[in-house]
Amino acid sequence: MTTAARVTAPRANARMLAEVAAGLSGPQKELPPKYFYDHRGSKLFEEITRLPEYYLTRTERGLLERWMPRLIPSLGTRALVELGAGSAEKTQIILDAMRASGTAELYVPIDVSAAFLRETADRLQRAYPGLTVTPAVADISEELNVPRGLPAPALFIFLGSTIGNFYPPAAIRLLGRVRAALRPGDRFLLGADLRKDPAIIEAAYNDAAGVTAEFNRNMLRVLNHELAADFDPDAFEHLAFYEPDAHRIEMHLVARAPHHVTIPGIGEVRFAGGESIRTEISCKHDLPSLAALFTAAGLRLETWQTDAARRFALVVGAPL
Ligand code: AVJ
Repeated sequence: MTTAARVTAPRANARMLAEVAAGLSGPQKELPPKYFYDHRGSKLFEEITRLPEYYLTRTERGLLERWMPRLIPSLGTRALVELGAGSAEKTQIILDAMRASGTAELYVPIDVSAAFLRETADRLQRAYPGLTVTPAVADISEELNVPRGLPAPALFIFLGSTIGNFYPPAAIRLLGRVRAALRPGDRFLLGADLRKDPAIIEAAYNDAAGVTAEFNRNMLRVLNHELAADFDPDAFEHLAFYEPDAHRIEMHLVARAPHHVTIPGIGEVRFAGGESIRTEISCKHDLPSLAALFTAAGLRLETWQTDAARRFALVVGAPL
């Protein structure tokens, strides 16, 4: 370890520092999963989506391919607003359906990572020359930052089962922000991973190639870079397990040995051997749990589709 003082973090972020300080001060240390996704983390997640064990992405893609060519013309979607757009690979299935029905006017990808968002927006702008692409940088756990005056009707989408990363009260607040942005005639499309044999879920978050473990540890690299912390990612082991009572998988980083980490602006953070940081929850759903989330947020669950094995669901909501 170096003894040279690092005075300030590059691009030090007051909100991140406050969240990290709060998350590491309790008996169960916990960090928000949005901090996986710097450029490297986004690339690692893309790699996860291609793993044989990670059934979520390819199942959702299959559902979109089957359903969007019928759903989009029936809705007449002219504007598509995507929460947590990331690389927007599956979005093209929806944009293709909008183009085929002659209604593709505006695409608004919303993401916390400005760099990745720029890449995505530029790529889609080239692929769909007649479409206006207006990216919005926002932390969707706090705000949506949707432009005013969207062409109507608009379809808001939140894919990939990312809703599962939010504790139920936060999930309801997020869906409530979507509800507040919906006008009569607008719709909301949610992708949600379903409850199933825990062995299938646990395999998806413990891949044999170790990509998920690297993705998990990437959060510590993000903290090192953003806050000038001195985490040693290799001092932590990847752990993912299903909690049947809460219907969720949890990811943790477990300290291999007692040690401490220094974060400028926070101080020394101590770890006992075997002590963990919870880095993600991924809640799994069924139709009643999804309907309850929607109702609590002022949404009506209008229709839903699942794959034959009932692993994953696409759900359409309308304002109540
Ligand atoms: C994109 C957030 C839905 O929870 O399954 C993948 C992230 N975590 N492997 C998920 C993730 C571990 C993923 N989400």
